Amino acid sequence: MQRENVVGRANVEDTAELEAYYRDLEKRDLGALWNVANDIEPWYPQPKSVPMLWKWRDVQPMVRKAADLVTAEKAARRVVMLVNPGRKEWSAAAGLLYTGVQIMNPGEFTSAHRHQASALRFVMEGKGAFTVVDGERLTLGARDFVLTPNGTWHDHGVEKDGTQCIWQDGLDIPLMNSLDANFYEVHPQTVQTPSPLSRDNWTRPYSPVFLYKWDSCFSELRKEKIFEYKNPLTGGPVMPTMGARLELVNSESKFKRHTGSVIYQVATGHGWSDIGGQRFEWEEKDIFCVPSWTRYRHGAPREAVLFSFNDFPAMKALGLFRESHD
Ligand code: GTQ
Repeated sequence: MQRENVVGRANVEDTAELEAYYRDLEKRDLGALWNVANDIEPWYPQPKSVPMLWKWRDVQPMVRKAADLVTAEKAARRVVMLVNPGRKEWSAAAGLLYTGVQIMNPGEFTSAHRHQASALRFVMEGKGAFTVVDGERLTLGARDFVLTPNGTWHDHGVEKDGTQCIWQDGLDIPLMNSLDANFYEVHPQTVQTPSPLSRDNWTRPYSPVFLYKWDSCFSELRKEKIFEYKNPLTGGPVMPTMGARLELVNSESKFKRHTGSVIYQVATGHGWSDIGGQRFEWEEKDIFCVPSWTRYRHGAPREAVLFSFNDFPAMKALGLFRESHD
C-alpha cells in the first residue's frame, strides 16, 4: 500500500517489530487496517475495470463458431461473454454489469428459468426471434429492446422459418454476486405455455412494458437526442437496478464522468469515444464500456445512435450516484 504523508491517511513505517506483529495478526486471521486503509478507502473510485472496445468484426466470427460447436440445449445459454480484463473473476464487462452475445438458429430454443439477476436484450440481427416473459410471448426484430426483470420466468427461441438471430444480453450478475443475493430456478416446463399477463393493479417494481420496438423509440429519439427506456407508470427506469437509453451523436460531446458503469452498443453509424484518455473508434454493432468515474466523451462525423445500459438505478437507490462535468 502507498503510505501517504497527509493528516487522516495511513503513514506507518515498517519496523522489524511491526513486521513480526503483522505475521502474528495474520496467523489469527487478523490484520492491521493501516496497512490497507489508503487502498480500501481511496480518495475517489478506483475501478478494476478498464475501458474496452470489442469490435464486431472480432466478436462476430467467434459467436457464429459457438453455434457450430455447442447446442443451445447443452449450453443452456449459448453466449459469448465480453470479459473485462480487470474483472474476469466476476465475469463482468465493466463494474457490476455483465454482457454477452447470444446466438440462436431457426427452430432452436432455450429452456425456461428465472433468476435474481435482471436481464435486458438488444437485438442485433435476424428474423423470427421470440422470448416468453412470465408467459407473455414477444416477437423480436432488429434493434428492439426487451426486458426480463428479476424473478420473471423466461425462455427464448427462433421460429423454424426464421433466420439465425443474434442479440446482446445485459445482466446485473456481478452486482447480484457482489451482494451475495443471487438465486436461480428452472421452470417445471421446458418452455412456458404462452398466456397473456395481466397488467391490472401492477405493483411489481419494474416496467409493465417488456418490449420496446425500435421504430417508435427511434422516432422519439429524433426529437430529444436522448431517449430513456422508461417505466410508463413511474417515469423512472425500466428496472430497479439497471437503466437503458438511446443517444444520438452527431458532434463532439462535453467530457463527463459519473459513478456507475455503462455498456454501449453502436446501433447505427460510426464515431469515436475518448474514455479515460484513450481513443476508441467504433462502428455498427461494436460494443464498448465506460467504467465508473472515468472521464469520457463521444463524437461522430455524421448521425450515429448509441444504445447503452447502466447500473445508475442501483447507484441512485443506494444514494451513491455522483456526476461531474470537470
Ligand atoms: O438469458 O437469462 O447472457 O441467465 C447470461 C445469463 C443470458 C438469460 C446471459 C443468463 C441469460
